[in-house]
Amino acid sequence: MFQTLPSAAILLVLCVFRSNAFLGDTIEESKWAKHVFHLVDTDGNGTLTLAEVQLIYTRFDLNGDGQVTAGEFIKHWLEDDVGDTASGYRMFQNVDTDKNGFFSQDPDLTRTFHHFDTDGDGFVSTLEFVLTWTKMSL
Ligand SMILES: [Ca+2]
Ligand SMILES: [Ca+2]
Ligand SMILES: [Ca+2]
Repeated sequence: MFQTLPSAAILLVLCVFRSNAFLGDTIEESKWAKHVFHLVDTDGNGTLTLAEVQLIYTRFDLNGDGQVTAGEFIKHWLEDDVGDTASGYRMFQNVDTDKNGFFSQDPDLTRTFHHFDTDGDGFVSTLEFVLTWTKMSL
């Protein structure tokens, strides 16, 4: 009894700590996700269209060669202050859907947009964006 009690207490503390750490990450990520959503939603109507996402894409393509490398992606990611290097790198790996080392308009950007548009209505709502973003960057 007295021997098992401390380890049970430690386990409990660890569980609480772990769940808080996870919750903290999720709140951080959703804060960033909302920040990004507002950056992308250029007409400010609360939903994202493919055209709006394409507009932002051209800003990530720093040298204008039509492809976004991991370096360009993370540089712009940090400049726009939407997360740290690790989350930027995870996001790059997720958006580079054909895994060729470049984030391209076709097919990566279109695929990513449809991935975010979970109900398939052609628009990405704030909720769809925040939920998918949080899943992709954690
Ligand atoms: Ca919009
Ligand atoms: Ca480029
Ligand atoms: Ca949608």
